[in-house]
Amino acid sequence: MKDTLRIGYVCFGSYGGSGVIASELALGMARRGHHVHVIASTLPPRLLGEAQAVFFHQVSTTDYPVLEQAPYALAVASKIVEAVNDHSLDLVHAHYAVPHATSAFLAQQVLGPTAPRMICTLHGTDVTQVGVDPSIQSINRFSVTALDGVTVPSEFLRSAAHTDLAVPETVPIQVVPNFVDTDHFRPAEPRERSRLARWFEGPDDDLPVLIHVSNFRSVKRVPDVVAAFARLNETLPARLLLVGDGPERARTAQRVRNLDLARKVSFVGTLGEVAEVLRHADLFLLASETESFGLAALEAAASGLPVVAYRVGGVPEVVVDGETGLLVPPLDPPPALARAAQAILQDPERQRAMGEAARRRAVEHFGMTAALDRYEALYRRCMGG
Ligand code: GMT
Repeated sequence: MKDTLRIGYVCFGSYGGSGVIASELALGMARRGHHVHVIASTLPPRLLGEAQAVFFHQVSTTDYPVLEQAPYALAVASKIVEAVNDHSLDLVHAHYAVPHATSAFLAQQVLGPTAPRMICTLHGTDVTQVGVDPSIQSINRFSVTALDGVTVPSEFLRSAAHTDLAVPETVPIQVVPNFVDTDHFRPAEPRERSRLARWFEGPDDDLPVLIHVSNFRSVKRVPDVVAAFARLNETLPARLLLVGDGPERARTAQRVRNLDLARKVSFVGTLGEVAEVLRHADLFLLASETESFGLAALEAAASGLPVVAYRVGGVPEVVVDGETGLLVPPLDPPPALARAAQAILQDPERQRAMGEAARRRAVEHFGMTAALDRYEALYRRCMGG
């Protein structure tokens, strides 16, 4: 089999975990000498400035008036066909099943016997939420099942793919944990809270800084993050940085105003570079009601931060309760999160030990090289069989 592969990645260009993983994978494979093609509506943020490393195929949809919705899934399928025909791709790796698994399946049918192998990584809500909506579940399951390979980032999502999406047990689903660039996301030496002071009003008073990073969708329950912070702040004065943007931001801001916490909570918006901010914070707070993995929690762990989160989905596969952070039951929301955060922050030795353990685990279990090796082996196995 040839050494250099021609790989096409299909992903969303908007901010989000699946786009981050697809982009890092694309760049990593390009650095290994493979020819990498990215098929998306917009170039994912991580790939901006890396135009020479990958070949970008922009998906554009028509807004013909008869159509009630732009036919995105068909446009992606057409773009895959075009990229395969023009560049003889050996393999297409779609990220997020809805609708990319279906687009890949369709492209494979159009291309016929000479079609390359096509695989899909399921990421989370494409299995647990939108992917099992009755309006699309059967076609989503069919497409995922029909492709040449399926991966998921956690044991939790593998199980959900079989039980919720009803992918037959006979279809092998490989767990390839998400990964993080541990050189990029690394602890600060030394940590300087004052680097975060520009986002807060008032004096630079060295209060502990809790941080949350997400796309502010309802599944992230960002108002719970604020409620937990409010409870914590009653006994242990602290500050909260909210990084990211999305549909729940306005409601979250309202909660902050209602709790009269505007001087303690700062909305940073979407940052091009979150690593430099993460590493100067003290603790990462996550309140998602479900999370197939929790890439943002892994990035925080790699930056040396303990993580406090609900024990849901694949989060326990990322955060080791009592060792790299604390996990609390999801049915006793904000007070339990607050108690866990306080237990860590009031004990500097515990905070330090957990931060170090979090970093160590990120390096040992979620490094890029091992993940790239696993994907490369999967690609070659798929192509060979
Ligand atoms: O934002 C995305 O790109 C997809 C999103 C989702 O809602 O499915 O995130 C999922 O994929 C990430 C990367 O694999 C995981 O780290 C997230 O845990 C997962 N989100 C959920 O399961 C809610």
